[in-house]
Amino acid sequence: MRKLVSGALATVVVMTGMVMVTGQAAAVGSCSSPNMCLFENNDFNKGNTNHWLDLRKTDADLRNNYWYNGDGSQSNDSIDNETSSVKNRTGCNVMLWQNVGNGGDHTKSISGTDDGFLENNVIGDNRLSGVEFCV
Ligand SMILES: [Ca+2]
Ligand SMILES: [Ca+2]
Ligand SMILES: [Ca+2]
Ligand SMILES: [Ca+2]
Repeated sequence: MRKLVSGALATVVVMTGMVMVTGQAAAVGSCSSPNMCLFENNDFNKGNTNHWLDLRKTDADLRNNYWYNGDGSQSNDSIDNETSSVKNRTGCNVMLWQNVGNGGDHTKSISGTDDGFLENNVIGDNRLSGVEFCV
């Protein structure tokens, strides 16, 4: 009986996974360890252009970083001053900086947290130009 139940549960999990993969929102808001995940739009791009970028180390100049599209291809759209939401799966706290060179206004993203709306943080909306890992 126990085995039957767990088998049925496994089937449900697999089917749910398939539904998520086939749904157009599959990549929206996804973020895996150990990445710092940046999104061009509020609410992790939900209902909007799916421009995202995963970072794994400090980068004090985001002008030469470009958004990835929902299909995994790279766009020619620089992420500088465009980030509107973030997810932190780095295992560290990450400082979000207003200016290139990691200066100006800043907000600390706590390890393991999501923020779908940076406009109400000190860093603000569309101002992120540098990230500093493990502060
Ligand atoms: Ca860079
Ligand atoms: Ca934005
Ligand atoms: Ca916020
Ligand atoms: Ca900036």
